[in-house]
Amino acid sequence: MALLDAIHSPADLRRLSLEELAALSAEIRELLVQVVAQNGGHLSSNLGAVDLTLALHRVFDAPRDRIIWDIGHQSYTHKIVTGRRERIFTIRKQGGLLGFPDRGESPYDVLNTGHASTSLGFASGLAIARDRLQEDYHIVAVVGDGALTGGVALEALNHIGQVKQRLIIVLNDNKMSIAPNVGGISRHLNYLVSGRPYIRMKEVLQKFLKSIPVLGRPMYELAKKIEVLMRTMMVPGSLFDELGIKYIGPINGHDFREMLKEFAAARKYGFPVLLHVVTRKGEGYEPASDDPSSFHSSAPFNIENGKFIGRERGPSYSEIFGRSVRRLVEADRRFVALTAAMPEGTGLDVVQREFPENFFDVGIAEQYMFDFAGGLALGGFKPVLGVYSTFLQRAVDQVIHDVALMRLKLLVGLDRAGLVGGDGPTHQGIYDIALLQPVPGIVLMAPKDENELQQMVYSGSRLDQPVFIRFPKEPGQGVPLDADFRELPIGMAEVLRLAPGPGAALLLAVGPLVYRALAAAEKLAREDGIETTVVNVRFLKPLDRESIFALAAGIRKIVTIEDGTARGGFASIIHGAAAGTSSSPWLSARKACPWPRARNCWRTAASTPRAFTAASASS
Ligand SMILES: Cc1ncc(C[n+]2csc(CCOP(=O)(O)OP(=O)(O)O)c2C)c(N)n1
Repeated sequence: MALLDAIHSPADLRRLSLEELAALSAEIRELLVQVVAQNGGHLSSNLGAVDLTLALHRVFDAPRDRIIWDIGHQSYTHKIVTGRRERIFTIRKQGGLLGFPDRGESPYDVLNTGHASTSLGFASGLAIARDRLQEDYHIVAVVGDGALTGGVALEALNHIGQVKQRLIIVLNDNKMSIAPNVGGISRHLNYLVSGRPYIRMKEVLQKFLKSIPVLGRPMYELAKKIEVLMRTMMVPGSLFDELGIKYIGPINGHDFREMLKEFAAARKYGFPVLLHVVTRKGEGYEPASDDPSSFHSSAPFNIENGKFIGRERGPSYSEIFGRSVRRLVEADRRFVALTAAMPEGTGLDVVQREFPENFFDVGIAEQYMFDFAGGLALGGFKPVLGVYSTFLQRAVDQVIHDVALMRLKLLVGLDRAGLVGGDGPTHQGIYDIALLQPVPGIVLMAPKDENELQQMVYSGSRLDQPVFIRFPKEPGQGVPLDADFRELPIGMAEVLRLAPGPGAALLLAVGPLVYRALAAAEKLAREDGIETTVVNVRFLKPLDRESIFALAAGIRKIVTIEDGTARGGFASIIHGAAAGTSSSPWLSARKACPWPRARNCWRTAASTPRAFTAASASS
């Protein structure tokens, strides 16, 4: 990589000719493919943004000028040219570079990001601060056409157009969110790119001028000079102009000459401008440009054929969630599936394909999705939402104020709950238990495996209140799937292993960690002769207090196993329940059910889950 070897900071880019910039960009694409093939990561967005990144770093003087990457999944080239090339193969690995910008990693990273649509708000605030402190630097927010559909981005545009501070918005438009972008804004961008009357006029005019002998060429050159003027005159108000932000574009995001010219010009404006840069997702690597969605957040893959590696173990929880929702829709068309720009990620694409009328992709708009679902529910439909645990954070107010207080019938699949590995701190699904626990009137469940997930989807679909089912990113356990849906008793835990006598400890586990708890219990018994009871808690809300208290009676150690936060997570729910007063059910359970009668106490619960009966019969 002859050219890349000489790039130690963005300043080195300024020494390159246009041809060398193009050659460097090819070197970086090759490196990106190697890195993501090995570590997994966001390939197609990064490939599409290589030229744009090099052009920005050549024109703007970072870190003095602030280049803000919205979401930040497309910042790999930025990392490579800002002194992190040597560590790029550590990206998304423990102790390595993060897959998103991080202030702790480099002074070139303005924000810690990962969630969409935040760049414009930060750019606007920074611009006010800069101007009030009479400082002088450029602020460039790079936002994708997908991220632009997010509510906070639109709120920011509204305010930026009002305060009119000097800042540059680079709209990186590749027509894609993760899936093809949706909605009116996306349509407007398409219109600006391809349907603009001025482009058609320009082509006709160019042809005509070139055909005039002698005078034609100078006239053509003159016309080129006034092109910018023509654009402004011919385009009947872009949405951005209407909002008070000067629109410039479209600009070819793979043409260095054009980008450098327009970026340099944008430095001179004293008000907000938006540069509409058109790029191609997956540019330079055919499997990614042919299927940008699959390579958006890619597993490691074989570079030769673009085939993903290591996806052999059972169907994912997302897939089972999608398939279960599909079955609900098939049986009752009042069920509708909703996603905020993640049809594939949530597994709901199967509904999109087979029942398009019963599927809505609302764009990156988690808050809106909950209100929209609320409206559907009020109108007699049965909305089922797929959302990653981390992105639910966006919509906590909607969950509390708009849904829970009215006890609306919504079923929510909380995907990627728990730890998410390489996606790093911004994407951990660890807060949902703490956020949802205090919300009144909801049910919160966590299946131990994919079979239980489908039964939870069914059981949740029969309730008349908001229901949340949290499940992880990891592949399923590979357990057999029941052919039929079966209703689980709401609010009842499942005892999977019952220690003879009181046992040394009660292991209370949540989600697939139940299997780890079982494995630990078996090891303890086998190797150390220590007997423990293992409970699949199943319902974080309502908690099966009676059964848990009964089982806990006479036991000295209670161990909770979960993937939520220490504060507010499952452990704290158990603590909270136990820490009560003298009227605590723990105490009454102890009094009422001293061991060995705990099993009988357990059985007094409203109905006994089948698995409990089987487990106790065999123990
Ligand atoms: C609030 C929020 N919801 C969902 C996501 C998941 N997500 C990551 S990238 C992405 C698509 C972004 O599209 P765009 O901004 O156009 O960037 P591109 O990848 O196309 O370059 C989505 C939906 C997110 N990061 N944040």
